[in-house]
Amino acid sequence: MGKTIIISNRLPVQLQISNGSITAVPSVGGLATGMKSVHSGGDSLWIGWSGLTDEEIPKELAPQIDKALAEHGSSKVNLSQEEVDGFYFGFSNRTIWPLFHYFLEYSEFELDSWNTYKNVNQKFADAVLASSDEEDTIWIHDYQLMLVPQMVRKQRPNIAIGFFLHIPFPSYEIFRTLPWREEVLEGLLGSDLIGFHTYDYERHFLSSVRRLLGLEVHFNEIDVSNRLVKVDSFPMGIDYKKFSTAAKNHGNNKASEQSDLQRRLNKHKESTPDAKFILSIDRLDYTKGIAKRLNAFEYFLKKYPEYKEKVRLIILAVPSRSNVPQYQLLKREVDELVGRINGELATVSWTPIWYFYRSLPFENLIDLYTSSDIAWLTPIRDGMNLVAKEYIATRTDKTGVLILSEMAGSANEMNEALLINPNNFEQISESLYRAINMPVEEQKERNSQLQKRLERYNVEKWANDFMTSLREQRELDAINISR
Ligand code: GDG
Repeated sequence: MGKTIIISNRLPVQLQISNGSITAVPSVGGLATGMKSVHSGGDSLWIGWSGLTDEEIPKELAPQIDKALAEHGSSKVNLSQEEVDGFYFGFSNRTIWPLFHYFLEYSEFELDSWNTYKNVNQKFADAVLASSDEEDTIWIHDYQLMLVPQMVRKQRPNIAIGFFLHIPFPSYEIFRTLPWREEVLEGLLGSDLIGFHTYDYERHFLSSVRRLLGLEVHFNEIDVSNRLVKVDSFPMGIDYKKFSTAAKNHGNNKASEQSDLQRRLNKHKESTPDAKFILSIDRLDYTKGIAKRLNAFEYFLKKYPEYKEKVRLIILAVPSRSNVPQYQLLKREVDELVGRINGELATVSWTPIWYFYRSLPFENLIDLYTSSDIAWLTPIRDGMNLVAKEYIATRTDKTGVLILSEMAGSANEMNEALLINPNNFEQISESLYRAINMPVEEQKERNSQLQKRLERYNVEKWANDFMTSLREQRELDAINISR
């Protein structure tokens, strides 16, 4: 068996340049953790962009960078600023991201950025071709690289190629508005296995393939000239142990070991023991419904004024893609809403919303998860939403209530949460009311079920299931071809 090659837009390490030397620090993100079981030992390689453009890399440091990355089993694709602008900020984040999240009015269809997307996808494919042979297994990730499967397939007809989409695949009616829809589908169909978070995304994809390419689909397999492409759903899990252990250790911390944030949270709990903390954590992205959530919070407080001073909303909005105009507008909107709602409703002893616009270290994330009585996640559209799963994993005493949007992929597996439609303020208010007043026994019952499932379907299982299915599919195809 050959080696495994993982390809994603970003590498699982971050480069840090200081005082003329370079260090590569492993990232802690979900994908990097999830792929640990696949990307370990000497027999795997991860190909991606380093996060630094050609212009940002001092020439004299280039060899050092390659060496530092190689130590982490990684190899970089070089991108210029212009390429990053067209491929990443352009086509990926101004065309595909909004379109696939049903924000049709935000999608820009520009030929130049499409061309850059194609060229950059070819660069990624070339990097794969340079490091692979037919025995290898290739796993390509996400919407930035949808053309890579076909580009690799052309040169390596028998190599095993898997593709996983981390965002929703939209319905045919939405997808067909994309001017380059056929090319995108054909790009993806270079794979042997295409994975989605949910059955619905899978169904939408199959419907587009059937209607736009006229290909035959048998249940979840597509007949592509001399190959069968399998399409399946693999709902991504979390590193359950990491979150539950961190929460357990956190609970055992002595006062002197606590973070400043935790001390502040404790102080507020002590001064208002009946008050509930409601938590929301997302990247600052229009798909996450942060502005709507703020409006819904105001609606709730106006409908149930007896909860003034009894609830506090903690919003952690992590900066993201801040050079795309829609994100700048959203930042302004959220800043203003927080200011207005706090201004209108605050009392001398109470600020309804605590707003953090930054990324916090992992320990603080655990502080927030473990201190919050309610997690309130109301994306307008979300491929999966791992925050919902992480919150539940940290509730070691099984208390806590999750209110989750039906539009998040994770809602499919989290029926014990209070599921809401993010546009229905009346329903959201009722859910908040219900969450605040939910008996502890009921909370524990719901969370036990959720925890059992999350512990079993963890991220390692997700990665292994995908790899097993990919290898099986390739073997089946090899038999079919030789017949
Ligand atoms: C995409 C899809 C899909 C957040 N704030 C901080 C922080 N985080 C971590 C969370 C979580 C991750 O970031 C966010 O994951 P999500 O799944 O919620 O959302 P996206 O970033 O939009 O991810 C999504 C996912 O891909 C996987 O396929 O679920 O639907 O959009 O792990 O813990 N981590 C730290 N500080 C923070 O301030 N350290």
